[in-house]
Amino acid sequence: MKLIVAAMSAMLAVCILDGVWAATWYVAPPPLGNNKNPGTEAQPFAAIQRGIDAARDGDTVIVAQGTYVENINFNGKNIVLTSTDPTNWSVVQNTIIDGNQAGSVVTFYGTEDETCVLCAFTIRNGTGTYIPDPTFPAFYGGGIFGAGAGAGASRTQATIQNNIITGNSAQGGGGISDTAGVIQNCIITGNRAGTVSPNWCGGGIGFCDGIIQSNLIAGNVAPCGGGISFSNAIFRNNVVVGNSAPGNHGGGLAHLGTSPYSPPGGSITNCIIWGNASPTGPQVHDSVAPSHCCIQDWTGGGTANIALNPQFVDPDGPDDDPNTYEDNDYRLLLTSPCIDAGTNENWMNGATDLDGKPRILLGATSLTVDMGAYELNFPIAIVRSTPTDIELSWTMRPLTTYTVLSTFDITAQPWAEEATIFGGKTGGPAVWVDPSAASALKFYKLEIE
Ligand SMILES: [Ca+2]
Ligand SMILES: [Ca+2]
Ligand SMILES: [Ca+2]
Repeated sequence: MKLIVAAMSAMLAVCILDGVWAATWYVAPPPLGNNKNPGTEAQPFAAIQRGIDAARDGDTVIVAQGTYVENINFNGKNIVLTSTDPTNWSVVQNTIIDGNQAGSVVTFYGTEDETCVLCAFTIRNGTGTYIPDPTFPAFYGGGIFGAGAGAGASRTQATIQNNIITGNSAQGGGGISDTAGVIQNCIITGNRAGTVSPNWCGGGIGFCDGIIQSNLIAGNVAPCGGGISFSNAIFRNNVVVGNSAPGNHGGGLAHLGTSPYSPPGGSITNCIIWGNASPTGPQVHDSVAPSHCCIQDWTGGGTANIALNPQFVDPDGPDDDPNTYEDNDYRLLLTSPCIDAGTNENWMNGATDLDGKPRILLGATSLTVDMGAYELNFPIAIVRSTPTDIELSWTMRPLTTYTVLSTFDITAQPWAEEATIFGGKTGGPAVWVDPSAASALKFYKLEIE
C-alpha cells in the first residue's frame, strides 16, 4: 500500500511540473448556475462565456441542457466546449446557444488549432459579424464566424462537430463562415445568406476550407450556393438536400473548389446532392468535378457518379411537409442505389456517420462506404421458413460480432436479443436457426456491434 501511494504522489508532481493539469469547468442555467460560483459540477457558472474565460488551453467546459442567450467568443483558446452528451441528439437539441439577433452566435478568434472543439450544441438566431472587407464589406457567419480577429486575419482550425446549426442569417455564410478546420457530423438547416444587399453567398456554409464531412445540409437559402459556396474544402459524405438559390445559381453547391478567395484545393466525394433548386445549376454550379456522388440530373462529368433517386427513408418526415426539415429522414432505404456505392478512404477508420455508427458497414453487396452522411446498419439476411424452422443466413465481415434480435410486434414491443455470432478472423457465411420458432408472425433483425 505504501508503494502505491508513493507512486501516485510522484505522478501528481510530474503532472503539475509539466503544466498538463487540465481542468474541467461546468456551466448550467440559473438558479443552479451562477457566475460567482467556482465553476465546479456542484457549483457551475451560469454563462458559457464565463466558462470559456476561466478555461486555459487543454481544459474542457461542459454545459448542461438549457437555453443560453449569448454571443460567445473562444478568443484563441484551444479548449473543448461541449454539451453533456454529444452522442445524443436530444441533448444537442436541448442545449441551445441563442444569438438573439445580436451578431454571430459563436466567434473564433482565428488562431485556434484542431484541439479546439465546439461540440454538440444547437446554435441559432445569429446575424453575423461585420467585416469591413475593402472589396465586400458585409456581415459574415450568422451562426459561427471563424476569423474574429478581423479582415484578412487567419481563419480558425477549430473542430466543429455534432452541432445543429439552424435559423441563422448573414450576408455571407448564413450558418458558418471563415473556418479552415474540420466541420463534421453536423445538421445545418434553415440558414440564410444574402438577406440584405450586397447579396453574398453560402446559405448554410460560405468561405470555409478545410474538411467538411458527414453533415446534413438541408433547407438553406442564398442568392448563390444555397447549401455551400466559395469554399475550397474537402467535401465528402455529406447529404445536401432541399437548399435553394432563388433567381441565381447553385441551389446546392456553388464555387466549391473553385473559389478565388481561398488557396487552391477542394474535392467533392461520396455526397448525395438532391432536390436543391435554382434557375442555373440547381445541384452543383461552377465546382470541381465530383466523384462517387449521387446528384440529381447529373451530366457534368467526374468519376463514378450516379443520378438515380437516392431513396431516402422519409424525405418529408412524419408531417409530410418537405419544407420542415427537423423531422425529415435522409437515411437510406434498403433498396437505395447509394448503399455501398461510395469509395473507401483512410479517414473512415474510426470515423462515424451522422448516427454515430461506424462509417464503413456491410450493406447490400460489399464492405464499402455508402454515399451520404448515414451508413446503413442492416446487413440483409435471407430468411427461410419451413413447417418447423426459421433460418437466417448472411455474410459476416471479419472480426465483427452480429446480434440477432426478434419481436412479435414491430410497432410496439422492444426487440429481444436471440443470439450473438462472431465473424472470426476471416468472416464468411453465417446461419442461425430460431430455437423457438413460433406459429405467430415474428420479425427478425441483425445488428452489427
Ligand atoms: Ca412523410
Ligand atoms: Ca417535414
Ligand atoms: Ca456500406
